[in-house]
Amino acid sequence: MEGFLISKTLFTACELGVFDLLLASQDPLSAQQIAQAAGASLDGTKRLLAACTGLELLSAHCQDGGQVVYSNTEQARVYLTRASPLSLQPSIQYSSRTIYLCWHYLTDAVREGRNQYEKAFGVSSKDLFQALYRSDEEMMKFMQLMNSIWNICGRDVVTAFDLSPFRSIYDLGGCSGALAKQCTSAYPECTVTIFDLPKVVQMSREHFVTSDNQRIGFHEGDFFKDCLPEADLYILARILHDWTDQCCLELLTRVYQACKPGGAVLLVEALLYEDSSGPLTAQLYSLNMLVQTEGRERTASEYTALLTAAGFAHIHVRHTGKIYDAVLGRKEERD
Ligand code: SAM
Ligand code: ASE
Repeated sequence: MEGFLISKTLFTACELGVFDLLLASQDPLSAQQIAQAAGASLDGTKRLLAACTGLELLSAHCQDGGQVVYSNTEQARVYLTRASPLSLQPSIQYSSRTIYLCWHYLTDAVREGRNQYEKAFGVSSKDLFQALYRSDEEMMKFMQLMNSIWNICGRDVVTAFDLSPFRSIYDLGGCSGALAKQCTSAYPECTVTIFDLPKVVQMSREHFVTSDNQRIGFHEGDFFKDCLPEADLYILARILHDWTDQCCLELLTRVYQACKPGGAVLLVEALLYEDSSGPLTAQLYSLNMLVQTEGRERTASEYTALLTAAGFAHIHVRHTGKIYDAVLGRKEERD
């Protein structure tokens, strides 16, 4: 009932820069020092810091003079400070500024069975990614969101199967390139091309992928319309969950046609159990796909059915035990 009170406490502490302030300071800080540095009221800051302490994001110590001072807990330092390599700040920002606003209309989304951009943001575009990328700033925030999770569980999804036989890899909808980097680091022989919409590729080049990674390239295009280049392996990470079954089948059929014989497709998604009884994260993400996209989270057999309908065979599923799982389908040598 009150889960959102916790989310909003976390969002606000991040937005006011509480965890970053405490990281930058050598010593624990008082509520007064934090309020002043954050430009916030003392009373409001005291209550926020108390709630963060209850959530074990901060620890409070009482000094000799009786003054209370605060410091980051270990989990706050690792996940909630901007500078940390495992920072979830971009995801938190996107949750706070976009997802939270969409979820205000969850009841309407369930009634109508469609996303709520028009009500939430006044966006009338029928094109999903035109709505998601309604401004350059929004596109950048989305890319940072996409980027941040792969620092935490990207290695698990690229090593769920042995991908070393695949030398030329296309990451379709590869976005910021976070998963491409995980591939080149796990497989020293492969090259990965990030295929994405032109504006996304430009942003990715400029802000995410440094030019010293010689094994990562870019390809601007629309995977529903433009010719897909030949490759050994296509990665579709969090792509199919954006789209209807019909669009998924259209895309997978295009991938199958482009794929080298003996090549494969790797789906990376949060898999639902066969009876949809869990995991809770995938169930909630599926509701989020309803308010934000045209898709849904699916079970392993739903993905298997889509892959089979597109022509792929020898389909294998690997659960990573983290949020995202992997499904691999092959194109037979002779077809
Ligand atoms: N694969 C990345 C990941 O898992 O972090 C990003 C997934 S994001 C949900 C979907 C990606 O597909 C975005 O980068 C988006 O720009 C891209 N995309 C959407 N429509 C596309 C299209 N028609 N052609 C190419 N890329 C597209
Ligand atoms: C998409 C993925 C996400 C489209 C919109 C999205 C995510 C958030 N918004 O393909 C990442 C997963 N997190 C949730 C809450 O669904």
